[in-house]
Amino acid sequence: MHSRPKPFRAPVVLAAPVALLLAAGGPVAAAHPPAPATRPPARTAAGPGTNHATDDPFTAARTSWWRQDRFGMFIHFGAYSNLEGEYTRPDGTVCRNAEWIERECGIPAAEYEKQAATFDPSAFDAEAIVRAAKDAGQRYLVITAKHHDGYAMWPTKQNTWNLRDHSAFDPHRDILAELKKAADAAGIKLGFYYSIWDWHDPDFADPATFPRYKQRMYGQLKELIDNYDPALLWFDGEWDAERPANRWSRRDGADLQAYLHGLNPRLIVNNRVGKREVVDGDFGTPEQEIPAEPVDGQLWESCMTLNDHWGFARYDTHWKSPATVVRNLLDVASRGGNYLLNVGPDKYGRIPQPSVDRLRETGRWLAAHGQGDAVYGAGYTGLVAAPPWGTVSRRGDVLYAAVTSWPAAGTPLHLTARAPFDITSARVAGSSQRVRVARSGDGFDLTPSGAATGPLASVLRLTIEPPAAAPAGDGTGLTARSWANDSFSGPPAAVTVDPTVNKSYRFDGSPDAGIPADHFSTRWTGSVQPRFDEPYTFTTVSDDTVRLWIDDRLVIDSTTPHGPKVDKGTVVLKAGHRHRIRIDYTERTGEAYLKLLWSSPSQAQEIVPRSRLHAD
Ligand code: FHN
Repeated sequence: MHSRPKPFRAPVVLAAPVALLLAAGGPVAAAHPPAPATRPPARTAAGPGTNHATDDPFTAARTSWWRQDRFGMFIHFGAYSNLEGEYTRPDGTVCRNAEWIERECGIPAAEYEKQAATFDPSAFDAEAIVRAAKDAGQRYLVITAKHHDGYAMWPTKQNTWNLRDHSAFDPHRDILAELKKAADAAGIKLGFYYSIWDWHDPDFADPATFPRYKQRMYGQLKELIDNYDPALLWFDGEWDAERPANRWSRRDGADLQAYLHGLNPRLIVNNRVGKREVVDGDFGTPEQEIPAEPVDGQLWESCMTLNDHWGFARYDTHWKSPATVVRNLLDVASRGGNYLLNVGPDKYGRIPQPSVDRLRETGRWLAAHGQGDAVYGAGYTGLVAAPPWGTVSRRGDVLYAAVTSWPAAGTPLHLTARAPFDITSARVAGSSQRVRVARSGDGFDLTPSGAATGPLASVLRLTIEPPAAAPAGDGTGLTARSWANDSFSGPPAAVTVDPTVNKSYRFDGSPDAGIPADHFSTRWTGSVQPRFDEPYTFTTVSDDTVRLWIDDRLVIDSTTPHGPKVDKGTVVLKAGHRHRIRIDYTERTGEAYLKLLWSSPSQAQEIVPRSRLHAD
């Protein structure tokens, strides 16, 4: 155990011409060493003809584990944990904060570095942390690799401001490696939180040296990917901020996504890699809140603290109850989202016992009577309206009605139907009581014959006969005509069949190598063949303009040039019928996106798949 941290050295800057583009299309910065052969070759520099959208996050194999697992553990752990949420200033006043304590309590950098040098999380026990997550039913982990204070929790080579070189911790240990080993052994996915905003790096605040910071950031992210193979990167600190000024831009976010997917095409990335727009990363990140209904155009994950702090604060005993945690989890799953619930280990590396206890209660509920089926792999259903007495999620041909307000004896639970389906059987998970199902008004009355199965939530498993579906489609996509102008003028410069309308051109891409990244237009034509006789909601995610016709009726008309934007329109379609479709899309300047999604009471939100699209 080394007794003193190495003297703090200026950050490592690779001696290389700054003007070189990174092989993977990253920012203008010094040349990076080529990606090691063990990984897919880094993406070549993007440009006209590039579409960065490689799959549909709503249905891709790449995101399948994330969409199935639903429930993750957030871990905020860093040099700030060493202060346990409290700092006494020289004037004797006591200041309280957790992971923002350095900045919010005005701790001088030298003093913060000095306290970090005593940080010794010797009790960090990766197996215990993974066990706590498993006992909670949390199926993935996201740990802070680097928070805003810039302190790296792994032996980075980019600087000495890290747990290996600047602490009292055993220099032979690597807590991220320990956590990776324990998570892999337990079948739990591991992700890293990484703050773009860096209060410590001397090159962060100055526009002239910000490229050097980005170079080190790219270097650190490559270390994390190469050394620990995370399934997910959870970016943060992307917002416009001061002290220090945050220069991160949308173009930086676009470049970084291209770079990361060049290193690992399987990686899942959140929307804070950019500026939390609907086109950034793979999922949105509502924080300390749960969207009231399903989110349009992007997967989402609600992150929350278990008390009132992300980092450890020894005085914060305002813990959420297991009932609140279970209800939040059910709300999130029934709206098609994920739930990332936080723990803040103390200065020794231990998760507070009250956190462990509450999480264990949650895990017990999930494990009992198969109640977790209402969450894992379950999601939003448009077949019914959200009820006042609980939540309803769907997995295959089973609806999970999770009741948090159990009715008085003989009083029915009413379920409003939004499409014609039948309930063929109903039972209460963990109970032999009968459930009477009767058609009633605009839906069904469900009348249980006994008591709730517990204090948290009781789950009714409703097996349904879903609405009739048309057979599998044999579509190949839509005819796409693209012009090297934004007015569809003259002969098209490119004519193809696009398997889906899923375009993320960002700043540098376009429909074809012969079409510049700005001032172009595309018209898709053909027909769309739905599976169900239902009202379909078409959702476009566009930048700059979009118009959508179904059977020559204008369904979306978004012609004022805009940044990344969601538009929706609903039209009743007939199962198996080929409805005419036309989409007119224009790109003026800057970023360019056009995605076409759909959903219906029976159809979860997705990019309209190739099999349902027929070219002219
Ligand atoms: O500033 C951070 C905060 O410390 C914490 O990490 C949360 C968790 O998502 N994110 C930022 C606040 O939005």
